[in-house]
Order: sequence, then structure tokens, then C-alpha cells
Amino acid sequence: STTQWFSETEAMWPGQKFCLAQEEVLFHGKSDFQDVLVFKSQTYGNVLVLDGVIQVTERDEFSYQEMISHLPLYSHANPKSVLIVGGGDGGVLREVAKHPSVEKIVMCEIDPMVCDVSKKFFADTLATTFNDPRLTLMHDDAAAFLRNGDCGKYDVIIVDSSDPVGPAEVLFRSEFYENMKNALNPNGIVCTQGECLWLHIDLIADVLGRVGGFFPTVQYAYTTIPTYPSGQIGFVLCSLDESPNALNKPKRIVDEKTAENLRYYNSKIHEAAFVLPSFAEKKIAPV
Ligand code: SPD
Repeated sequence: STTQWFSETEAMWPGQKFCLAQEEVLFHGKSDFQDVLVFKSQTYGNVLVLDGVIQVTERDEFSYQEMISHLPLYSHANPKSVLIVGGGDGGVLREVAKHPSVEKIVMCEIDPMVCDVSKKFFADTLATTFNDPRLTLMHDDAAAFLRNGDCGKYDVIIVDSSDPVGPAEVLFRSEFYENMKNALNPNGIVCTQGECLWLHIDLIADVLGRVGGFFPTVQYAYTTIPTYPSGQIGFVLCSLDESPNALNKPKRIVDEKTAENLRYYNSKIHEAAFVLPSFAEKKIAPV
């Protein structure tokens, strides 16, 4: 039989298209915010696609979810309160919940359909932790939530967004970073989805330049992941801690029990993730 190929929309990566062999469409619908597709792939497990762009495959999601969560959490001495912006598939929540010091997790995901399909089609892989008693889940616009003074204070804010076309566009604006800063406790840390060095170096330089105006310490880190554009995705990390290694040296080491549950993150890769190739360093280092 002929192979069906799913290929990504090329909104932010003109001239290239990533394809996966597709076995079966499990769900396809339109929410109030976006097009939502879940399909079973031939070799990457179930795949979640929003507005034509791959968000998660079961085979490689751990690289992204572990790094966007544990880079900021292990850079903090004692994280107790965490805000997850987006993250409706539950993967980042699963990682945050691995930290026993965390007492309160608030998740602000605009689109309930993302949580619903994850609970149905990724029940054993991503949506494993929605019953954690530390969690408060709200379906709200995070930009509006953070603009109002009642959003609470956090040690770590993780922005697990889609790309800045569509509902996530507002999460890349300066006002959003300023509001996140105001929602942090002393020594608080923000970590956001920071696109790809190969494709979006100008966007990354722009974001880093702007947020450098709000935070004393800003650094970029990245991870490898086969199913994101060009096989790589990065993170913009911002800390209120002014010390030079506030972000690139973990403040805590992974205990043995947690290490058994991690497939990508370790203390060595934490430091390595901040080491940039020369073309990127030249463009974005002097923030
Ligand atoms: N180009 C795709 C970037 C997607 C980042 N967010 C993924 C959500 C996984 N929890």
C-alpha cells in the first residue's frame, strides 16, 4: 500500500518541510483557537499537531519537555511555586511534578481541546499528571492572566508555547516578559520556548535584546530533537539572580531516584546546553 505522508506547514521555515509516515488519523478538529490534529505515525508513536506544526511525538518529546523544565528548575535553589504557560499536553507538568520541593503548580493553557486530546491519545505518555494535587489548571489567556495583579508569585515560570504565529504570538512580546518578571519571587527564573538557531537567529537576537532590558541575567540554551524544524529547539532563560552563572551551572544535582526517571537531562548536559556555536554566539552573545 502507498505510504501516507504528513508534512508540516512551513509558516516559519520556508523552503523546507518535515514529513512523517502516517498510519491513521486519530482526531482532527478545530478548537476556538486552532486546528488540532492527532495521528498515529509509523515510527514516532502518536503525534500532536497544532495549526499544521508538530508539537509532540511520543518518541522524542522527552528531550524538549525535560530541558524546558529542568534547566530552570535545577538553576533554582529551592523552587516551590511554578507557573506553566501553555503546556496543555501535560508533558511539562509531568516533568515539573518530579521536583519534591514544588508545592504549587499553576497551568494556564488557553485551549481546553489540547488537554482533552492529550488525556485521550497520550494518556500513558504525556497526560500522566493532571491529577497531581499540587496542580491548579485554568483555561485562560496567559497574557491577560499575567497582566492582572492577582496572578500570584512564582519561583519559576515555564512558557511552553507553540510558534509566534497564531495564539502564541502575544507570548513573544516585551510586555509579556515584563509581566512575567513582575510575577516572580526574588531569584525567580523564566524559561520560554526559544525557536531554532538555524532558522530564527534574528528573532532570537531580537527577543534576547529586548528581555535583557528587564532581567539582569539572560541566556540561551538549546536541545536536539528530530521532529522539530531543523532538529533543534532552544530556550530563552531569564533570571532575577545577577550572578554570572545563575543559569548555566545547576544549583542542585539530580538525585538517583529522579535520574532513573530522566532520559535526556543530566547535570553535564545542563552546562553544555548553554555552549553556543560561533555563528550563534557572535549574533546573540552580547545581550
Ligand atoms: N515548532 C514547534 C515548537 C513547539 C513547542 N511547543 C511544544 C509543546 C510541547 N509540550
